[in-house]
Amino acid sequence: MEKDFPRSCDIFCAVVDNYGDIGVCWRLARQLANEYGLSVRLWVDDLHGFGKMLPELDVSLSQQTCRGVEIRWWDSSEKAIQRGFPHPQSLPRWEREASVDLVIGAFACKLPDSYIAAMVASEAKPVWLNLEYLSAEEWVESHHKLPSPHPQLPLTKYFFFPGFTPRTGGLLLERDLLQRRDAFQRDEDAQSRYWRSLHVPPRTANELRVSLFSYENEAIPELLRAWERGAQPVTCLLPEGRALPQVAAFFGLAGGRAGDVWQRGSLAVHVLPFVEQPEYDRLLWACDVNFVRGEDSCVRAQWAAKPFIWQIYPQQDGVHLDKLDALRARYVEGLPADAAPAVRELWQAWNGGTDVAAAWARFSARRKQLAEHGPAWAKRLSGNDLALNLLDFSRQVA
Ligand code: TRH
Repeated sequence: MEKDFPRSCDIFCAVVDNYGDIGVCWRLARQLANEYGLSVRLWVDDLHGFGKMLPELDVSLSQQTCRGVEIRWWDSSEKAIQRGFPHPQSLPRWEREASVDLVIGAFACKLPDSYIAAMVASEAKPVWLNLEYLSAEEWVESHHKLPSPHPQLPLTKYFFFPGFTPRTGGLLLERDLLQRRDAFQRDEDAQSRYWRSLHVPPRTANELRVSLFSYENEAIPELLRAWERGAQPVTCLLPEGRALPQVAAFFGLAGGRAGDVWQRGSLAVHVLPFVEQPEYDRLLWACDVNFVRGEDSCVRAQWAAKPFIWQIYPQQDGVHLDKLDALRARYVEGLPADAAPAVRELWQAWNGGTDVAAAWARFSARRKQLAEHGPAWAKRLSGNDLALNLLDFSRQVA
C-alpha cells in the first residue's frame, strides 16, 4: 500500500544575501500549506528582508501565522543572546517543539544541534531533505536524491536538487499559475488596469516594455544609452534595489525611489516599489522583455514565457559562468539557428562581457522568435513539479 504524503513540515531558511533564499522558501512553504494541506512552519533567521516580500509580517514577533504558514524566527548562528533580538526568552527550545514528518533545510543551512538531537529522539523520525540551489548543469541529475548519513547519529539527510530535466527535482510551480498567466496575457483590460495601478501610462504604439531586476552591472549605462538613442520608445520598469543607483546616475541623479519617473530620448524609466511575489509575476507577464537575476526571478521569467535575460548571482573564480551557459544551452534548444546566438551574446554581455548595445540590437531583432519559443519552453518545464516531487520522494524514503 502506498504511504501517505507527510502532513507536517519544518522549513529552515538562513538568509545569506538578497531575496532568493527567502523567496524560494516562502514560495515552497505556501505551496505545501495551501495546495497540499501540510501544516508548515517556516523558520527564518532574518525577518527584515522577508518583510519586504510580505508587508503584513511583524518583524518584532518571533512567531506568527501568515497566509496559512506559521512563521518562526530562529537564529542560525545561535548568537541571539548577544544580539538581543528579538529577545532571548523567545529563542526556540528545540527539544520542546513538536516533531514533524518532514524537515527541509534550504540551501545547506545548518540546523541547530539540539534540533537534530530532537529529530533523533523522536519516535517517528522525520524525513530530512536539503533543498539545493538550482542549476541546469548535467551533474545535478546524478546528485539528486543522494543520501548523506549523519557521521555520528542514526539519521540520514537527502540532497534534493531542483532542475530542468525529468531526472531532477523540477521547479516550483503553483498549481494554476500558467492558466492565470494566460488569462492575464489575453486580457487587455486587466493589463491596462495593472499599468494604471502602478501609475504607469498606457502603452503607446510600437513601444517596448522591459522590466529590469538586476545586481550592480557595468553594462547598465551602455544598455540605457542604447534604449535612449534607439528608434523604438522603451519603458523600463525598475524595481527598487541594487541597480537603482546606477540607473539614477545615468540620469545625473544621486539616487531615487519608488514612484520616480526619468525620461530622456526614447527611454522612460519608472521606479517601482518592491512588491509581493504574485505582483512581481504580473510585472513579468505584462512586459515584453524581462531582465532577471539570481534564481527565483529567473524561474518566474521562464513561467512568464517572455524573452528574458538572466544575470546570474556572481561567484568566485567565475564558476557561475558555467551555470549560466548550462541554462542557456538548454533554453535555446529548438530555437531557430539565428536566434540562439543572439541569446548567448546578450546573456554573456550582461554577465561581465562587452558590447551590450550590439548584443541587445541582435536580441531585439529576434524578439518575435523568442516570444514564440517562451510558452513552449515553459510548457516543457511545467511537467516536473518540485513540490509534488519533494512530497513523493519524502513518502518513499519515510
Ligand atoms: O534576490 P536574488 O538576487 O537572490 C539571490 C539568488 O537566489 C542566488 O541564487 C542566491 O545565491 C543569493 O540570492 C544569495 O534573486 P532571486 O533569486 O530572483 O530572488 C528575488 C526574489 O524576490 C524572488 O522570489 C522574486 C522576489 N521579488 C518580489 O517578491 N518582489 C519584487 O518586486 C521583486 C523585484 C522580486
